[in-house]
Formats: sequence, structure tokens, C-alpha cells
Amino acid sequence: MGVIKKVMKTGLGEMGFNKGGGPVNWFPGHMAAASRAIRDRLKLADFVIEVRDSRIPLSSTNEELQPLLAGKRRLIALNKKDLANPNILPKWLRHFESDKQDCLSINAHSKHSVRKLLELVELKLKEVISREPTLLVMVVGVPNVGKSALINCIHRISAEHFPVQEKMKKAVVGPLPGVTQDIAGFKIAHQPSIYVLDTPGVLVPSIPDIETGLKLAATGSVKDSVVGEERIAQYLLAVFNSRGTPLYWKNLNDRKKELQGNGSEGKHEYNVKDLLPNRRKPPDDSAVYYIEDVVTEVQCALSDSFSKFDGNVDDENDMEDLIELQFEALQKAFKIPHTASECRAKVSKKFLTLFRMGKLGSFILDHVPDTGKPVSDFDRVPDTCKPVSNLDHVSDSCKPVSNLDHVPDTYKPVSSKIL
Ligand SMILES: Nc1nc2c(ncn2[C@@H]2O[C@H](COP(=O)(O)OP(=O)(O)OP(=O)(O)O)[C@@H](O)[C@H]2O)c(=O)[nH]1
Ligand SMILES: [Mg+2]
Repeated sequence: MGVIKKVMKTGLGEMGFNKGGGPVNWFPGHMAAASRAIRDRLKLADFVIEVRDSRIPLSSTNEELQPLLAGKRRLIALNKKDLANPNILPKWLRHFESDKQDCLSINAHSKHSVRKLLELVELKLKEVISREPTLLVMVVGVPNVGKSALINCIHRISAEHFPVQEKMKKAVVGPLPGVTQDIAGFKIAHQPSIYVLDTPGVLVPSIPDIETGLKLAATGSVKDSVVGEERIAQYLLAVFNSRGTPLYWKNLNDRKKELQGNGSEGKHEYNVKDLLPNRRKPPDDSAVYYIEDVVTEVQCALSDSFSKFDGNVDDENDMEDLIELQFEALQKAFKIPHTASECRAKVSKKFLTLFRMGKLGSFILDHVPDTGKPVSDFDRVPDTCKPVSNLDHVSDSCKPVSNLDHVPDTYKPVSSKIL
């Protein structure tokens, strides 16, 4: 970890982001207004779902909201669990559990996953549900963690039980941070009436820790232009190199090649014309193969440069040299000509897109705080889930630890009023 910090402060510090090591400031007008409005509404909320990004369970905390949430019934929803390393995620759940904090990992696009969250909310609200005619559940969190996607999923689930006459109101969901700019309410149950409030994503006015800022940018909670795509890509490369990730990719692709050698998979065929975006059609096989091939090329480019590099990745200058070589390798893998304008920006953009789509693998960028407690058997990852090396990865065959995504048995739903 130390080396990443050093690289950020010295090597990458000269390149635009936080010249002189200053904080990340992204606090547009709507966010300042929303922060005030959220504070006011929180006083009225019966329950708060604090959505965080599973890839950065701590860095996606809004520290300024914490004192206001402390006195509330609340739970932390670690969303986008499909993008987070399933070997590490259970450790985070246990971390929050040991802090007496209700926490669940979810995928806001999955009704199955969101139903489990609703079961827990219902359990926590059991006593209030029986006496209050109206309840307010607020969904808060930093930008782009999936608050609106979660609300839409809750709404879809509730519509199965309380069919709505008029066209169902939907929260706007989008890949960039700052999509929701106003607080909006969605009714999800009658008797008692339960309203869920979608809120704009809010950050603290200033993020003093460089690495926290970079993690938020890498996962899309801070606008790319605030930090700079190139810098974010460099940060991710530094993380991957310091974890030895390229070696994992090498093993993975060597195995793939072996399989192809055995004739189990031929070369992929695709027509570039068919790959042009078409929002109406789901991607066909050729588009899927195309992305798979690009991913393989990117991983091989990074692992080749990593293997050939004879410097020391613990040395910040060597790490910078390696990242420089990897940028050149990436440019070739993405087939971007040297002469292209803004060549490095294009490389960075494509690399970030693959990372954010989870195509490079599932990662958790934060480290579980070391509480000094001994590791119990329960903490050990089952053999089937062991990564190829100690690299923090999941191979395709790695299924998440069974049951750990489930609400514990004690959290049985009490009634089905919310659902
Ligand atoms: N892979 C994955 N993507 C998700 C998940 N939940 C949401 N997303 C995507 O994340 C992006 C942001 O989702 P939103 O629901 O708009 O996020 P938000 O927190 O409301 O964002 P703001 O309104 O900007 O604060 C969208 O592209 C969603 O499709 C999830 O569980 N997994
Ligand atoms: Mg939103």
C-alpha cells in the first residue's frame, strides 16, 4: 500500500491531479443544496439505507452524513457486488458486523438480491410498521453508487404486490455521477403507506486523502474530468502491479490458450459493422467475442510488460517506469495509432471502461481494516474460491462463498407488508 501512496504523491503528483498533493474538490451547486435538503429530511426519516460501492466499502462513505445517521435505524447496502471480489466481500460484511452495523451486499439490478434487503428493512421496521400510518425510508450515499437503480428495483418489486394504475414513475439511472439532482419520493406500500426517497449523491466538499479521491474517481463517484482519466488509469495500474495482478492474468490466459490448443474453442469471428452500438438489440455473440478478445489482449499486454520488467515495483520510480511501458502496451492492445490526438486520454478512457464494466476482473480497492483479531475458520476462504495466487482475484470458476450473501436466518421477514 505504501508504494501506491508514494507513487501518488511524487510520480503522479506532477501530472495534473492534485498538484502539490491537494484535496479533490467536486462539490457542484446541486450537491451543496442537496446536502442541506438531505440533512433536513433525515430528521423525518424512519429508516435510512446508506448505499456504498462494494469495491470501496470505506472510501464510499460520506463522512459528513455519519453523525446524522448514527442515531437512526439504518443499514449499509454494499451495492454493485457483482463487480467486487466475492472472496473478500464476506470479510467486509463481518467487519461491519463486528462494528454492530447492519450491512448487506447487493446487486441493485437483481430483484432476488433487493428482496433480501427489503426483508431486512422490514424486520428492522417491524415495531414501527405496526403503529405508524406512514413511514419514510431514505436512500442516501455518494454519487453513482446505484441509489436510483435500487429505488427502481424496490419499486418494481412493490408493484408486483400493489399494482399501480398509472404509468409507474421511474428514477433516472445513468453511468455518470450526478444524475439525480432532486429528492424524489416513491410510494411502495399501503397500510402503512411507505415512501422511499431517492436523493442526489453527495460528497464532502473536499476529499483530503488523495487515494480516497482516486478510488472514488476509479469507481465513477467523482467526475472523470475532476481528477483526469489518465491519472485514474495510472492509479489502477499502480494498484494492479503492486498486487501482482498481471501474473494472475498471465496464468488465466495461459490456461485459456491451452484450452484453445485442445480445440475446445476456435478463433472468434466477428464483423466490425455488427459491433456498432445498437440500443434496441441485445449484443450478439460477435460483440461479446470482440470484447472478450480486447480484454485478453489488454491483460496479455499488461502481464507481458510486467513479466519482462526487471525493476522493483516497490520502488516508486521503477513503478512509474513500468506504468509508462504499460501505457505503450495498452495503446497497441487498443490499436490506437501513436499519431492519434489525445492518444493517452483515449487509452485511459478505454482502460477505465473495461475496469468499470468488471471486464478485467472483480476487485475491492479498499483494504479491510486490521482489527488485530485472530483469523477464525469462518474467515478462511474455501478451497474452491482460492485465487490462483494471492492476488485478490476471482477466476471464472470461483463462485462466491455460499450463503454469505444471504440474510442470516435470524432476519426472517416478519410480514409481507413492504413486499
Ligand atoms: N454492475 C452494476 N451496476 C450497477 C448496479 N447498481 C447500479 N448500477 C449502475 O451504476 C450506475 C449508476 O446508477 P444510479 O442508480 O444512477 O446511481 P446513483 O447513486 O443514483 O447516482 P447519482 O444519482 O448520480 O447519485 C448506472 O449505470 C447503473 O446501471 C449494480 O448493482 N451492479
Ligand atoms: Mg440517482
